[in-house]
Amino acid sequence: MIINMRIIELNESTKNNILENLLKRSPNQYREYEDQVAGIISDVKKRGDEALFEYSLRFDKATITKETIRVTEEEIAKAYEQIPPSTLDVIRKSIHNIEAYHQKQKQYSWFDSEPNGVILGQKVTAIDAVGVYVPGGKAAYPSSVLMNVLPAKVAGVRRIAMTTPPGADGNVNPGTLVAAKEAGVTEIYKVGGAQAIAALAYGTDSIKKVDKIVGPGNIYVALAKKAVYGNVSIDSIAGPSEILVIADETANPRFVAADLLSQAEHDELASSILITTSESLAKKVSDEIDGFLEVLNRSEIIRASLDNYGYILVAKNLSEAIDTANEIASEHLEIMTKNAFEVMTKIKNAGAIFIGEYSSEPLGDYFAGPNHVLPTNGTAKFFSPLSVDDFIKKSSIISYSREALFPVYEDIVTFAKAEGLTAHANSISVRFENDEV
Ligand code: HSO
Ligand code: ZN
Repeated sequence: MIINMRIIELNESTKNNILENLLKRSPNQYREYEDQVAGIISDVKKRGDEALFEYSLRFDKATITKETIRVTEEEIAKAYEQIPPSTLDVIRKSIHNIEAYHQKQKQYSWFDSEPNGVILGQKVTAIDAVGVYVPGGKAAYPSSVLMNVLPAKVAGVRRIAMTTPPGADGNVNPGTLVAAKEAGVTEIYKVGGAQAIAALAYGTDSIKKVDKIVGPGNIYVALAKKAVYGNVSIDSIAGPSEILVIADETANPRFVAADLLSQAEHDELASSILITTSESLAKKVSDEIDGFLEVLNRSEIIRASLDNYGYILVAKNLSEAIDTANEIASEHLEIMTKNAFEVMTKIKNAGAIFIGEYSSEPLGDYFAGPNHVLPTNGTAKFFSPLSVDDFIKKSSIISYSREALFPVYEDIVTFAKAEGLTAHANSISVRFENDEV
């Protein structure tokens, strides 16, 4: 079956239609589940483990008890036997690259001191306890386990608690377990959905509360994370995958087509967009897509997502292509043009930028080192990739000597009085009440 990927002339009106269509994919569009999610959360808050076990039976068809909720060393050992050695090998190579990249993101405390005894600074502290949610079933990606856990490890998080839904047989995905073990996770629980998020946020007998929850999940998980935000911190809410390719006549149409399809296979709501200055490339890419669809095994999902959110746009010139890419603010952006690095300098909004024809998107999903948890749904306009920063927090440091405070104390008193806060003023002036001024 031929998909006939839409080839559309890019102009103000087509652009606005596309931007509007893309927003339909936002998790913000699923408010109707909010009540149900709130019910699950308050039930777990009230009844703890009992509620967890009931929801696991109802939603995952799995019988979980106090004795079985925590994954054992034996289960992990069994998982190692279930995955091919080549998978373990690449997990280890990826860990090396991901750690090396995230090490560069580390922030350090700093202190500035002046001769009169003013010391100002910023103290960096890792978040103490983090919960990592890992989806089950078909969306259980070992690569995502690494991308969520390793930045926390590099930041120095003391406790990482992972939760993942069990199958009906009570087991969890072996790839998830091996990736978790390799990344250094020692606390894994068999529970999924909104109930897992509630347990991490409020704590139960079996699962101690954490300070921050990260990791992707279905709409129930996303809404539960939003609902517990404030009691704990969360990462951003990830929407469906996106890829946008900017290509000119020099691009290889087979590579462009393959890369568009790579994200289209994630799910029916994924979005794949090519913006090109070359009409002839547009046609060739469309043909290549048809060819690949014959041989790829998730072609049903790919067809649906291309049909919903796939576009080939022909732009008048490169600057129109770049402006539109900035407005869409895609999760992944590939640049396959002449002077690709120069084009990159004009990109303001994108989660990750892949430059040149050998930098295909899955290189970043699996291997290169940068995080693959990226802002989606246009949120690259104000959010960044998941990073070590997400697992630290800062405290301000202030220290003045008497000598440093004396020449400025009246200024502070004046400010406090201007706000009508005489106790503030007093706490400064009391220190100099015996002094001649
Ligand atoms: N591309 C996804 C991550 C992923 N891909 C995991 C394959 N496995 C994030 O948008
Ligand atoms: Zn992917």
